[in-house]
Amino acid sequence: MGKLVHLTCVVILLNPPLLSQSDTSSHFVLWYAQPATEWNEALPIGNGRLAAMVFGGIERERVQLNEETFWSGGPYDPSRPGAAKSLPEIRRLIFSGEYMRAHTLYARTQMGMPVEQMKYAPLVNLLLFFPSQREVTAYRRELDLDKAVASVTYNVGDVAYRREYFCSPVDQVILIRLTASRPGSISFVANLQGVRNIEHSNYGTDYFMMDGEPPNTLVVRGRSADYLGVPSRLRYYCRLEVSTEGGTVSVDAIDLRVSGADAATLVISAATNFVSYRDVSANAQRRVKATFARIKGKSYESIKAAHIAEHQRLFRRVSITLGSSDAAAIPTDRRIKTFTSHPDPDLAALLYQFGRYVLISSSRSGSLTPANLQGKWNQDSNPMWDSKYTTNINTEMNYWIVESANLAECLDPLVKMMIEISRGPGVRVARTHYGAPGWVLHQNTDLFLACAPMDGPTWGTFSTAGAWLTTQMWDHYVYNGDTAYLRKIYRVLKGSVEFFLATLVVHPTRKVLVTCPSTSPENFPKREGNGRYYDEITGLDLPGTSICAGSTIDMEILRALFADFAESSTVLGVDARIRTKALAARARLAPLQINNKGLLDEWLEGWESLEPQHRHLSHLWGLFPGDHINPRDTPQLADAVRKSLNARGDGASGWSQAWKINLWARLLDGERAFKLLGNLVTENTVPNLFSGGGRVMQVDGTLGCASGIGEMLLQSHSHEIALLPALPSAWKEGRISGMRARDGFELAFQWQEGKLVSVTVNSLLGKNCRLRYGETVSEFATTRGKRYTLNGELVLQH
Ligand code: FUC
Repeated sequence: MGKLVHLTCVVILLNPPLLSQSDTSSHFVLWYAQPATEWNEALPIGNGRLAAMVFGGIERERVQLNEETFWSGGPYDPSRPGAAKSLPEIRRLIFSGEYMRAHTLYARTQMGMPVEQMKYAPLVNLLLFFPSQREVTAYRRELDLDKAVASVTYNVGDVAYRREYFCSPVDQVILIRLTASRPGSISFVANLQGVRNIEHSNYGTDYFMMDGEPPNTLVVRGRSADYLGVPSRLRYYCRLEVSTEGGTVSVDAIDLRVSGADAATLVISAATNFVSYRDVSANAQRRVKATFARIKGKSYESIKAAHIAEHQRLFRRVSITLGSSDAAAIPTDRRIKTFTSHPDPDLAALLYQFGRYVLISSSRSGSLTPANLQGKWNQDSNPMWDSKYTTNINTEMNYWIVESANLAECLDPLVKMMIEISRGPGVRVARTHYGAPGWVLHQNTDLFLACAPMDGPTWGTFSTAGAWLTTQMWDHYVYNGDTAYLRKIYRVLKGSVEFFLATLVVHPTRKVLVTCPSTSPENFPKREGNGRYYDEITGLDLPGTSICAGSTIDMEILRALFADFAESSTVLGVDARIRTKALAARARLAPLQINNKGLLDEWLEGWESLEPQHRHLSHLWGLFPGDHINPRDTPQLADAVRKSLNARGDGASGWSQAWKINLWARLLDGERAFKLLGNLVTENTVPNLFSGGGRVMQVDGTLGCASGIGEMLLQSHSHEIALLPALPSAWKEGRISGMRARDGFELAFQWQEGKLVSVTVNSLLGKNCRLRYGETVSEFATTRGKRYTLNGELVLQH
C-alpha cells in the first residue's frame, strides 16, 4: 500500500461561541412544495467521501450516489519525455512575435499524453418504487443546513409519511428512514442500479453487476471505464441493507421488497480500491463490509445524533442574520426568482450558510480528495469538464471561504493533494517539460494528479496554477499561526519557488523577468496574427492563440508566492539564500501597467481582449484573491481595476459573477457587489441553490458567492480587519459571529440602521489587532485567548 499523507489543520477554539445559536437554526432550511423533476432541483447531502442527491419523488424516489474516488481510468502519468528540448525555440518564437508558430510547436511537443484527463463518475442510483398514491397533500421537501438532514413529508388520506436522509461523516454511511403515522403503511420496492455509460458501452454489465443477497441486501460491484488509453483500474462496491419494524422484507434477484412495515431504515455504503494517486490496491468490498460491521447494533437515532453533532461542530461556528422578511416563508425555488424584485436579505444569509454547508459536505478532514468542480455531486458519466479540478480559477474559488467562514480543517484534502503533487507528479513535469527543479501544476488536475499542460496550448500554458494554490496553503498559516502545519507545507512553497526561479526568463527588450510560455487563462488577446484557425489538438475552430510571455496574472501570483515564501522561510529560520533570491526576482518581475484607457493591462504588450466581456478576470487577481492592490494603498491601480471590471460587465457565468462580488467588495462598493449578487442569484442559480446555470452546476460559484458575501461584511488583509467594508443598503441590520480574520482573530459584530453597533474580538494568537470601520481605526495589542469588546466607534469597552 502506498503512503498516505494525512494532515489535520489545527483550529484553536479558546472561547465559547460569541453569539447565541438561535441565529443558526430554523431559517437555514431549503424547502420546496414539490419533488425534484431534474437533478438541479434535487438536494445534496454528503460527508466529503460519499455524496447523494435526493429527489423526493412520491411514487418513484431517486437518490443518486457518488463516491469521491470513483473516476474513469486508473493511475497514469501524462508527462511527456523530451518535452523540455523544444522550450528554447518556443520562447524564441514568442519573443519574436511568432505566436501561432510558438503555439503549434507547444501543441506538438509539450501537451500531456493523453491530452485530456480522467473523469469523475457517478456510482449508482437508489430507486424506491412506492405503490401508486392518490390524493397526496401537504407535500414538503427540505434540506436543513443546521442538521445536514434532508426530509420529505406528505399525507395520503389520513396517513402522514415522512422520510429522512443524511450522510454520516462519523459512520461513513448514508441513512434513509421511512416512517408513517399509521402502522403497516410502508411498502416499496428498492433497486440499487449501476450507471450505464453510453459513451463507452451499449450495455451496462461490462461495467457493473447488480445482485440481491437475501434476506435484506442489494449490492452493486463495478469498475471504471478505460479512457483515452488509460486502462480501467478502479473497482467499487456499493451495498444497501434494509431493516424494518413490522412488515416483511424479501429479495428477488435485483428487487428488494418491503411490505406493510411500520418503519424502514435503509443503510448504504460504498468504497473503491483507491488508496492514493498511484496505488489502487485496496479491497472495496472489504472496506464496505468493515463499515457495516462498525455500525452493527447502533440505532438509527444514535447514528443520526452523532451525525448531527459532528456536523454542528463545524456548521455552528458561524451564525449570521441579515434581517428577515416575509420571503422566508416562500419556497426556495420561488425566492430565487424574486430576489431582485422583493426584499429578501435572509436569502443572502441562507446562501452564505449554504456555501459553508457545501464545503463541509464535500471536503472534510479525512476526505481523500478536495471538492472537485461539482463538489462531490455528479450524475453524468461524461460530465462537463470531466467534473475534475480546473486550477485556473475553479478549484481555488472552492476554498475561498475555508478560513474566514471558520472551516479551516476543510482545507485538509487540498493540502494533502498539494503535498502529493509537490513531491511526485509535479516534480516529474517540472523536470520533463522544463528541465527545472521544484514542481509545477498547469491548468487542470484529476484523481491521479496529472500536472502536465492539458487540453491544448490555449489553456494548458497556465503554469502558475500550483503557485496560486500554494498561496492558499500559506494563507492557512496566516489565519491559524500553526508552525507545525507550516513545516509540513514548507516544501510545497519552496518547490514552487525553486521552479519559478529556474524558469523565469529575462524579457529581451523590457529586461524584466517573465514567465514564458504564459497565458492569461482562456482569454485571447487582440493582436496581429490572431484569427480563426483549426486547432489540431482539440479539433476545434478557435479564435486564435493565447500564448504569450509574462501575463499579468502570472506576475501577480508570483509576487504573492515569493513574498509568502520569504515570510515562511523567515518564520522557520531556514533557506536565507533562496529567500534573498526570491525577493530579488520578485523585484524584477514585470510591473503592472495601466493603459491609456485607464484599464489594467491583462498582457504585458498592452493588447486588448478579443472578447472584452470575457468571464475570466485573471489580471484583477492582485485585488482579489491577492491583496497587493487595494483602494487605500494603491488607489491608482484600484481605479484601473474598477474600470476594467466595468468594461468586463456584470454578466458571464456563475463563478465569474461570484468573483465579481468579491472584487467589488474589495473595491468597497457594497451596492455594486449586491447588484452582482442579485445577478448571480437570478441568472445563474438553480433551484437547489447551486450556482451554475448554462450547461452545468459547478460548486465554485456557490462557494465563491459565499466568499463574496463574507467579503462584504468583513475583510482582513494588509494586517488590518475592516468591518462592514462593503455593506449594501439592503442589509440594514444584522449580526454575524464566528467569522475568522487573518493573524488569528475570531469576530462577532452587529449593526443597526446600517451602522456598526458593537464588535467582539477573540484573539487566538495574541497578535496586534488593527480594526477599521470606515475611516475610524482602532489598534491595540492583544493577549492570546482574551476577548475584547468595542462599541460602534471602535472604542474598547471594559
Ligand atoms: C474554466 C472556465 C469555464 C468552466 C471550466 C470548468 O475553464 O473558463 O467556464 O468553468 O473552467
